[in-house]
Amino acid sequence: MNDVSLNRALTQRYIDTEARLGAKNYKPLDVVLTRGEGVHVWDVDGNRYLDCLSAYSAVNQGHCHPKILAAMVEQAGRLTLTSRAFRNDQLAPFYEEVCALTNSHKVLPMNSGAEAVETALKVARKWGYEIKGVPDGQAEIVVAADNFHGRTVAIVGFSTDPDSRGGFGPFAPGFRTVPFGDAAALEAAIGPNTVAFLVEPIQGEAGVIFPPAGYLRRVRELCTRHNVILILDEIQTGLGRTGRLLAEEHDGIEADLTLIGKALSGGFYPVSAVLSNSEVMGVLHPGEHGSTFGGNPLACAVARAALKVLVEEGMVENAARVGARLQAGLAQVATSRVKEVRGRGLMIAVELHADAGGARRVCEALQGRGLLAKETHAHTIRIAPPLILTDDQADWIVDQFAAALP
Ligand code: IF1
Repeated sequence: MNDVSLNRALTQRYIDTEARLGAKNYKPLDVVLTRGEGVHVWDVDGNRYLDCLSAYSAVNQGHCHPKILAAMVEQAGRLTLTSRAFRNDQLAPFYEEVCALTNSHKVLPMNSGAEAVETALKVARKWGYEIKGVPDGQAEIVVAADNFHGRTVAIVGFSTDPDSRGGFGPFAPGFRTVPFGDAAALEAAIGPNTVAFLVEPIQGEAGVIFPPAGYLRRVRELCTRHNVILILDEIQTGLGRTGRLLAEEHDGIEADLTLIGKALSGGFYPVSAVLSNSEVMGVLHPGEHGSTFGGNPLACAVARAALKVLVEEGMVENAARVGARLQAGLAQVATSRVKEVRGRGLMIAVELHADAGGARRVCEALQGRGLLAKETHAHTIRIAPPLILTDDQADWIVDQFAAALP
């Protein structure tokens, strides 16, 4: 165990400067990181931590993976950005590789996750008007309560979280909310003008919330029966996090539009994509959608390497195996103050009882023991280490929780 000792002076200087000059839209733990390698990160005082957040699942491949780094450096010295006004020699191979890996027909590259979500919403609406025959301006998209899909005005407009949406209106119309995990509610919400249902396979920000067994299968059936596009937001659940390449595989379904981001670059660079399993993407024509950086050669080279190491180094299988071990270990050390340990692969949550003193306190205690984790809402600790976690490291995490849990 490595006890963390902070030279408060240096750390405090960074924190003070941030407080003085930065917008206060975050409340991070008081740790200032300067280096990362594999599952570990180091703070400015030289303390080492095991990263159990992985930048919200963007560094599934581990920090500064050497092969992704090499691809990035090589490409950065050759060609970084062309815009889509010209073609680049990384885009086609990226398309080939991501489509083969995910069994997709078409791909549209963007940068952030929120942009991928926005892209899917635009595609679904256009498909609704041009193919489904929805009257102009009437398209409806159904979303799940307690969703998290990003921070744009359209997206926060259909959030049910007061912090995310409060004060940011007026919002885009055309969205309807149904409870997550309730297929009957979805069916009731679908009308003649419904073009899409947007949902996370497992709700991340909501606290790693699983729908009832069979839910996604029912959702798939309903969407097919009513000619509604199923958009799965796999920005957090995708690319190995749950022990499968895509979380939809656990349910044996395929979405019409699948959104990936975060780990698509292994944390080097914002890269996201909309993957299509049907001809919906065909509604987009030149000039109707795009992005300066989307599909740029640096992003494509990084994403190609990030996908390659994920597969070649067995990270998806490792997430399933070590994730099961970690979950079992955590369940074993859970005290009476722990309400539930739940997870799939390495997407895990430890939920405390409401009177257990809060998740933030546990995260601070874990920080003192060399483990970085983040609370989600008041009572849940999210555990999502890089997918290269070893058995020994999983057992070490369990030991730290055993010591830190109230
Ligand atoms: C923040 C949470 C995670 C996402 C899903 C789209 C996006 C995200 C399922 C948008 C982003 C982030 C963003 C980050 C916090 C974070 C998060 F706690 F809010 F829920 F990961 F768990 N779909 N999730 O989870 O992707 O535009 O950010 O690239 O502070 O906003 P983005």
